[in-house]
Amino acid sequence: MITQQQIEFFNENGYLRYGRVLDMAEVEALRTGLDNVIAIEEAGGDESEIEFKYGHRRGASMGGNAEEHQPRHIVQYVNMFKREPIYERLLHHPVISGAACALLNTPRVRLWHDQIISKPPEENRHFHFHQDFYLWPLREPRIVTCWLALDDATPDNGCMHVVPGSHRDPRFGLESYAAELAARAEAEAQGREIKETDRQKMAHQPADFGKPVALKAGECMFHHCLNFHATPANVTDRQRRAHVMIFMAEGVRTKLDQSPNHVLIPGFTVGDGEELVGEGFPLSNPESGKWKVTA
Ligand SMILES: O=C(O)CCC(=O)C(=O)O
Repeated sequence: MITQQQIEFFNENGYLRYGRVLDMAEVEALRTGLDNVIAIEEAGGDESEIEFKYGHRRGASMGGNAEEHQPRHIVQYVNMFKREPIYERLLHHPVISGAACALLNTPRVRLWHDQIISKPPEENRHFHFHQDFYLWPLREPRIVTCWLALDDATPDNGCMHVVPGSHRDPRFGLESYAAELAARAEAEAQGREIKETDRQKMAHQPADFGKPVALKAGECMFHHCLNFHATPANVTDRQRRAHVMIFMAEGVRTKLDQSPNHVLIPGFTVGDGEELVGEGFPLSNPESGKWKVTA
């Protein structure tokens, strides 16, 4: 399923272009599941979980300027696994789950969250270079993202771009992050300006500063949570939908002050510094055979 060479490539570079994991019938089934969720959101939205409204405009509930409202101007749909059974089954895909375990060197992985990120045709935003880890209220950077293309993804329609090796560059690691926070707090207290850090400079780089990872629909890539990555605007007339699954190594703990306003914190049933477990953060179980049900 995953070779030692692929694991070594990931450890060295912080990402891995894995390749095909789904056939087109499976991709179509995921697209249909997404369309179901879009229809619900267009009709006003599902209020049963706080994160369902996050990252996109809702239909009727948005009101406002009709011209500004583009029905398919989707950005993000969080926790698809709670909304459509096929996305729940996908968490247990043996190849995806097996690769995530191997890349994190852990016997089992648990979902942090999943999401659809869609760049609609022609009009869209650029995702600047960022490291996911610091956006999350989590303690250990033993987290990997599986980015699964639901449409062919190319540099023109906003495929992933990565900065190889940035996940192990000490300038971008946890110690330097803590030092930067402390320096910023001290400067603020003294009313001083501070110099832009190398980490902050990365956010100004154009996406093509990184290495493009083009994928066909049904193929996936993985990136480490400390790897700098970006996606450029979609300048084509094609959609670019991706499904993103973020897996934690077993044992990853919470760290609330790293991202105190994160949308998923209200769903935590454990305290600060405890292992993140609970219904909202399911273990992947590739042996359940659940994914085969769709095949
Ligand atoms: O899909 C995108 O455009 C951005 C995704 C991303 O930043 C991520 O998966 O961490």
